[in-house]
Amino acid sequence: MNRSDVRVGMVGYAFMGSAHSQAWRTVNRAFDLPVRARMVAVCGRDATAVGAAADRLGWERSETDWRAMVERDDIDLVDICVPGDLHAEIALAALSAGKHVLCEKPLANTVDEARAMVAAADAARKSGVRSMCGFNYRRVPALALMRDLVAAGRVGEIRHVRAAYLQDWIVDPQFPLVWRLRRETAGSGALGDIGAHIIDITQYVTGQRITGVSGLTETFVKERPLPASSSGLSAAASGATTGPVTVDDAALFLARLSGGAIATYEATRFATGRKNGMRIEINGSAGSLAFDLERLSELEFYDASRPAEEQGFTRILVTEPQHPYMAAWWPPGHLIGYEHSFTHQVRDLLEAIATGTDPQPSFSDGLGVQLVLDAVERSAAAEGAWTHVEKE
Ligand code: SOE
Repeated sequence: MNRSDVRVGMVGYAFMGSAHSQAWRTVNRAFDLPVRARMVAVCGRDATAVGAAADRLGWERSETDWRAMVERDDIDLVDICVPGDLHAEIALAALSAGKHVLCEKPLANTVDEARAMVAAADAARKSGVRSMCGFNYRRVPALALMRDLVAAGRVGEIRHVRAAYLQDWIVDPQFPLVWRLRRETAGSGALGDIGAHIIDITQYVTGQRITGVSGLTETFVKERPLPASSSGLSAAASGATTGPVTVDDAALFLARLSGGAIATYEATRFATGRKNGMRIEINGSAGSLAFDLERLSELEFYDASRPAEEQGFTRILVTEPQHPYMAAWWPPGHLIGYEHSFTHQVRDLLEAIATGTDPQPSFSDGLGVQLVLDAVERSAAAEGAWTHVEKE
């Protein structure tokens, strides 16, 4: 079958770059698509390191200048896998060069940047350029199933959303001051890094928007050792060996949703013992649904219409071919993993490009998350005052 290639150039090759590379390598082997992803170039500042990454991750070549790469005629799609402080600049350049864009979450480090990215994506769409924000958990089959069951009315009117994203990778005060712990590179801390996921998943699963919040944030460890490669840090220039943490370690907030539900959120990197515990529970008038990323092939479902003697949460094992994405993988009972959500993500992006449709989540969805993040930070700065989420 004569399939056209979508020639991909990826900027960044750390954790997300590795996960995205796995997705680009596997998507056309797992799914029958009208287009084929070609892993043309991976871009990074260090020529030796990015050259080794190209070999390890399966890219045809490596580059060190993202501005040159996004202009190349042999690149159709730019995949942005770098810290948030570069998202807007790279996306704006790629969109104006007529390239499709996949941008890691959160969309940007500020609302203003996110708004500029939405405007550029809207302009580029007129010439068929597609853009997507990489909230990959929407493509975990159990969460896609959760959305389908909510949309089918199986839990009735939603009353509560209860979501948490629990990690513990920086509990040790000796963990160095990496880019995720500095506002100038990350924009915010746990709130924007992992809180963004539970905000997006809420809005995706329920179809409702968060309209107002009351929040608080905390930074438990305020000073950390500078990392080995800290030449760019002003603290290093002064000969210091430690630097200030300028983002939140944890964020808690209450929220109201547009459909009348109320919600509680927790995003923390200090939940000692919890490695990647993203959980969401929806309570409705006719039932409940609950998901835990550490058991990502399972969905708990409470159907209040069951006879009293049969009441209780059932555990749906999300491995049937009827379940979202699962027909592409293994027989029932054979589990998939975290990385498959990234393959599903690029599958849907490639299909949107091939069919001339807009992939979800859009940059506008990414702006929607950014506005909630901004409202939580404004609320936290005002002693938890109730804060309305700005309109897009
Ligand atoms: C944070 O450690 C992190 O890598 C997030 O940035 C990712 O979005 C999440 O999927 C896993 O944890």
